[in-house]
Amino acid sequence: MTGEQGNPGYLRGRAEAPPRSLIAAVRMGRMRHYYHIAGLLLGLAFTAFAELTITGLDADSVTWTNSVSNATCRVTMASTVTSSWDAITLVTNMTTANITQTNAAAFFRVEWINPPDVVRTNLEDHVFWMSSMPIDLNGDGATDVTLRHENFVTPDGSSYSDFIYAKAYCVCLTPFPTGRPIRMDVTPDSWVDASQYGGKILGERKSLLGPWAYGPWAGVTNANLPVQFVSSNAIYLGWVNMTPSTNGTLWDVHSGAYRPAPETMLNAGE
Ligand SMILES: [Ca+2]
Repeated sequence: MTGEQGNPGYLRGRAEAPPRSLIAAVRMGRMRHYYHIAGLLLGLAFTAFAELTITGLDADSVTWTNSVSNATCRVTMASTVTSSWDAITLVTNMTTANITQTNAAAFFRVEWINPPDVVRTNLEDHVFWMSSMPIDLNGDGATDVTLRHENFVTPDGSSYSDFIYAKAYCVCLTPFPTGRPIRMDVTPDSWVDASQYGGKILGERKSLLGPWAYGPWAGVTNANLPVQFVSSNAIYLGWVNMTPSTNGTLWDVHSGAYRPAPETMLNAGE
């Protein structure tokens, strides 16, 4: 439920049963300590209505509980409860947010909102011979994932290898089937730092046009590479759907996606 932006929004949110969003307002200003306590009392009063409670407020941050791991929370601020509420930040899987330091009295509220829809990018491209393929999942002009081919042949020709690397802030090297959730916690697998040098090896083959028989993507026909990338100091989750090819195109890249809310899950390939 996201329609509680009107006046006085927090009362409307409270009146609905059962509310998907809890709105709690607290006041800060010169008597910060007093209002902090008031915020706690307000939060406690609202506990029966939802599982989100403001538990702290100081000059720099507001803190709340969040019993739903994939909830997206939005913090809004207003000078009075009857004025318009302005979004000042958007967070998820977090229970605190930085707020603008101000000496003026202000009300803050935290609400649950539905996470924004996944944004997909149709790629339908290939990693070319000894080349890099930059992928911009969020369309901001900055590369979020780079796939790259390298070929190594010993001088005497006795050893041949093609490698496909993935470079990103983090990747999960386990190929994810379509539909498997990608979260900040991908147990029993794990995220690895793929930001250094060329990134991490996904696949290797030991003959031209041979099967990609080595590396974490060995034997995969089609799967999704889970990725994390950083934008505006926040981590976003996404995936790239790929096929290790044996038909002369090296490595086929079909599509990618990300969820435009920090640290918020999405399903691989969907
Ligand atoms: Ca980008």
